[in-house]
Amino acid sequence: MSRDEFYMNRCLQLAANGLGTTYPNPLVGSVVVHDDLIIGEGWHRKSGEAHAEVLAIQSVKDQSLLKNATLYVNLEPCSHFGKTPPCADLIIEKGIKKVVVGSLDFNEKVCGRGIEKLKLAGCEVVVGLLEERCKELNKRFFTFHLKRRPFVVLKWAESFDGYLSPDRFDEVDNEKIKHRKPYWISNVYSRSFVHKLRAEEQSILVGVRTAILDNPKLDVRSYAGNNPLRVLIDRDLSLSKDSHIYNGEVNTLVFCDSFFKKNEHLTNIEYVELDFKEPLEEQVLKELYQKGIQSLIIEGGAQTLGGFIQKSLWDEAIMIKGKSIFGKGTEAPKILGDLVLSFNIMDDDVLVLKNKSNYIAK
Ligand code: AOF
Ligand code: ZN
Repeated sequence: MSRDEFYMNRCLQLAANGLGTTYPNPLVGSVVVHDDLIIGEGWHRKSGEAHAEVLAIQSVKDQSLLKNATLYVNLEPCSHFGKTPPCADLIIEKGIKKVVVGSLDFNEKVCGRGIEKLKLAGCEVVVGLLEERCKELNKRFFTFHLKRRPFVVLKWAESFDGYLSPDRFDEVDNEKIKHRKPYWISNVYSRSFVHKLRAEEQSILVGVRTAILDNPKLDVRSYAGNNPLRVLIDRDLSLSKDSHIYNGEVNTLVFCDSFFKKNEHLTNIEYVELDFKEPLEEQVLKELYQKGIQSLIIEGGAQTLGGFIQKSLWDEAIMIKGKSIFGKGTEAPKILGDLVLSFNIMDDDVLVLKNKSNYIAK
């Protein structure tokens, strides 16, 4: 690793601290280097708060060193007035003569203008250091701005022999639900891993069958992080209002048909009508995009996951494979993707696949 790469790597480490808390802003880390020493560091924590470059510059004790320093940042410095003033202006004002950038900012308000501004002011700008890793880190932000839809993560747990659940109910029938025994595929450790995955995404979706059968809370409990927006597809609003999804503790979006009566008295619930005669997946992603949602994790069931797989409307799939054998049941989705990572959490295997045809970074 060269010195330059070492500093950019540090930016990426710092930026990753913001995972799950910077929405709708990207993950950004920055270091200021003088005489081959890091003299300042910063990372963006939350939308509305200072950008990474500002914090890195402010953290430099001897500000007179800035004139001979190089600033490293994984994302192009911003050029516009958003909730905060442009970072490019501050860099120019401080007399920093060299800036090393990981990747362009594809937010249409920036998109090369930050770099242009710096160059016009006489600053030397190097672009594209560890670019693929920088794109990978901001895969959600970039997918949202470039593809005009959220980054889609599919997640499920399957038994060793490939089933999502041991029983198969063709009809959702209250008697059966009452007698359905709880079962767990994943162990307690991989369950906290799932909560970490939830905390990283901005929204979480299930279909109504899963909502009825599993009564999930879809929140972040065994990990310290933010709750994603809960999203439910329930055409005829058949999910009982006593279900956890309607507990009012987390903002929840319910996609339904226009014909069905909505309960306007529930807290933190928003209804959005879809055209159920048309394909749903595109409509769901469009609505979420319009609400500024940059990522979505889909936790089931088989039908909902299958719909997004069939349309190739997914970017990443995370499969947890337990040790139990069910023999029969609801089959887990079959998916074609590139295996990019596999690891073990106690006895569970975790496989991470990328959909290369959609993926924003190589
Ligand atoms: C940077 N460094 O640390 C971040 C950047 O509303 P604002 O002022 O926070 O601006 C948000 C936009 O600024 C965001 O959409 C993205 O384009 C850029 N974020 N830029 O140079 C940072 N967080
Ligand atoms: Zn900025």
